[in-house]
Amino acid sequence: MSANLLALASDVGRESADFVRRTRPAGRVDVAATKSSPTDAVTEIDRASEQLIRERILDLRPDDGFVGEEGRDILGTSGVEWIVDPIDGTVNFVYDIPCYAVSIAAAVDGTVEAGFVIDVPSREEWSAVRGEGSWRTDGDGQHRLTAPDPPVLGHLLVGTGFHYTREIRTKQAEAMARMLPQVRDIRRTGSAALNICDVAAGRLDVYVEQGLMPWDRAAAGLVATEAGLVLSGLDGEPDERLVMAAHPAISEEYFALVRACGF
Ligand code: LIP
Repeated sequence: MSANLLALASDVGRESADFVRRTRPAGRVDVAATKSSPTDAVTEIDRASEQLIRERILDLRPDDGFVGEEGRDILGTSGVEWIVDPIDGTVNFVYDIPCYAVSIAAAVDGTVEAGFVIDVPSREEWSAVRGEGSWRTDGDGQHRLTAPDPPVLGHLLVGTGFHYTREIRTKQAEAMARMLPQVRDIRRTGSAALNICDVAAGRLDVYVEQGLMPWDRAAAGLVATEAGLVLSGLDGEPDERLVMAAHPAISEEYFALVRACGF
């Protein structure tokens, strides 16, 4: 069943990415509205992408639930729930910074069983099925993901992001100022889904961010854990309060550093 869910997520994710790529006008995209703060943007293309995904999936699986960043939640009766970010990295999309993705996850009875993330500009794909592994797919084909051994703490390249609300951003900046001298460097590229997938591929060593919603992290989180990484919240499972990702060889030490820095 999980393989079928991934196949559907992949087909619809590719179609949505093609739609977003095709309809993006040149230059900066108009912001249609803001949400949690004046800088938390949404565009008409975000909304249209989610509508396309919702229609395609529920036409084929009408009894499923659907939770998307931009629209109303739908309670299903099948036990399968789709968790969707129609454009993760919306600010990058608005500014034409080529780092944004479509993210689609399928949960069965509350556990994510399949996940698909597609980098819209590059067409690079990230996919996972629980218990069967995760893969990166590019023009050279499909590549099984096994997160590489991490460097020592002081050589970690840390992926992160900052919240849309000023109060949380201030706290995050203070915590990052404490962490930065203790690691190699940070990268803040603006898409949580792609950043968490980057850790699975070894393009980042670790990740930390506060304020992620389920649609930001559901698919990429499975890609990461199926590549052998550890995902954690501040105390327990990853949640809106905090998401951390690291290789098991460094996770305890790194998670302690995150907590000590006051994230
Ligand atoms: C974004 C995340 C990013 C975070 C942004 C925003 P969106 O998701 O992918 O990591 O730093 O604040 O939450 O809003 O573009 O779907």
